[in-house]
Amino acid sequence: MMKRAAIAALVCLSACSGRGVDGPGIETVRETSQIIDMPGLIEPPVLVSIVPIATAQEIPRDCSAPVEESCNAIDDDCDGVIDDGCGYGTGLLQVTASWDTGADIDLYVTGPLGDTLSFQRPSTPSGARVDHSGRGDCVDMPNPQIENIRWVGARPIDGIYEVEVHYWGECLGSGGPTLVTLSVGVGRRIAGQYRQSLLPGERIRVLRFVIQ
Ligand SMILES: [Ca+2]
Ligand SMILES: [Ca+2]
Repeated sequence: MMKRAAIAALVCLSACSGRGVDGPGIETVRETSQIIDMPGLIEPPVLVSIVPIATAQEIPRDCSAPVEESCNAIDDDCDGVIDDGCGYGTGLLQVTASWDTGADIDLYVTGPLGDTLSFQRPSTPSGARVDHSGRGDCVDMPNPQIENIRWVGARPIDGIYEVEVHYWGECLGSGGPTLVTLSVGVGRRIAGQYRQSLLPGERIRVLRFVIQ
């Protein structure tokens, strides 16, 4: 528990500096615009396929009437960026999870080389980082029911990615069966958005996707 709390603090120190509680960090905005808004700098990856497990429910994407963005792992305003303005960032690849209880849920993304990103390994030399790791009701923090992983500064490697969620534990007695929302953004396009129920202690691979 102590080790985990220390890791969470390090994640926040490295990614949350300069961030207000209600708005995006200055660094986040700068990094995002550098990568997304400079055509030709890095060729964005393209989604080849995305396959959820049978129990995952696809969330219909209705952009006929976009609404104001809220911090819920859904691109509510339909600009192709998940939760822009929430204090965590986007990039050439973004995977975001939110959940509906006070439990502590963790997001894991494993890339084509077999390396897994999570709160336990919050960054890689190739530019991937966990820039928000929510602790549910375990810690008083902004957006406690959000985990966000993004690729900045380098193009994510082509190949297969796997996305898992783990019910790490309950906090202050607030938990139980939890509904997790998962979204994947590839090159400023929403690749898919799903819901998956999660019981205490479960770790489920919710989806696989391929980019190139
Ligand atoms: Ca958005
Ligand atoms: Ca949102």
